[in-house]
Amino acid sequence: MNFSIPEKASIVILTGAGISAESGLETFRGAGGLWCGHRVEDVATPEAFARNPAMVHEFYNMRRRGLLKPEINPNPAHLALAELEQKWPGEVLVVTQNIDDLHERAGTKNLIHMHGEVLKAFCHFCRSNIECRNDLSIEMTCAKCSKTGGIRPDIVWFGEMPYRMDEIFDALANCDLFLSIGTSGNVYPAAGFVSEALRHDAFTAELNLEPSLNASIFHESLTGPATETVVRFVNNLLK
Ligand code: BJW
Repeated sequence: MNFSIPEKASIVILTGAGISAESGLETFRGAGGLWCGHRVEDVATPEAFARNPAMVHEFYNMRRRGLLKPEINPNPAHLALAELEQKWPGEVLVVTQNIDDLHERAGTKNLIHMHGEVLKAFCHFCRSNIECRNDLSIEMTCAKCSKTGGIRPDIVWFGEMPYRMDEIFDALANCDLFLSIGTSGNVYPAAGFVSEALRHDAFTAELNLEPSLNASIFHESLTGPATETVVRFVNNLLK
């Protein structure tokens, strides 16, 4: 790393689907990805849910079932980030675009799920939250308001506001190091975080299997699987 990091540097880490790929969860884009052959607008928009809730429920039911398979576990990259949080003398915040719970299972505590969580749902009518490990359906009735048909997965779809943006922008404005791991840089506002961190003079590094759309604006780019690059990067920081 061509950067001498202050002893108690604040670190913000953005993660995307690539960090969970080696745990066995598919990414979105590219050959064989979750959206290969599907139009994004058919599954990840509020309009799609209004048009065909059963199909959208099935997409997330399938992913929830997949996540809960016993063979799906945090990989060394998730574990390295949890270790970094535990051992680093400064603030470490992980902002994930992922809806899986692999960061939590690895032990990360200071975590924001900006695009929601597949193991949660809420009622569209009364906004009450529900933990869910089983399939959702349009026939479900909300235990709080007793209305039927309003339960939806707690996912941020296109056109909706991602969660906890104020906290994220505050952290970006105050960080010394910004890391972006396993995300293609296609989706905003997350794809703009690097520019925000740069605007506040942070050092920025991308760790990805292949360079993302934004790769050229990072100070440093490490290419390779997350289980190698993240572990190496964290070990260097903790040295
Ligand atoms: C590995 C690896 C390995 C593989 N190791 N790496 C025009 C301009 C600008 C913006 C817009 C625009 N028109 C519309 C917008 C806004 C829109 C948007 O960005 N659209 C773009 C498509 C243009 N954004 C929104 O609507 C968002 N809301 C919003 O903007 O509100 C207004 C607002 C503005 C400003 C501030 C605040 C608010 C909401 C976006 C919601 C995204 N939701 C989804 C689906 C739901 C979750 C789910 O189903 O899981 O979230 S979309 C999907 O993409 C998912 C992901 O979180 C997200 C990002 O994908 P990610 O993680 O980057 O995955 P991939 O597959 O793209 O890439 C994988 C990467 O991993 C690749 O780079 C590989 O190389 C790498 N990789 N294996 C390391 N082993």
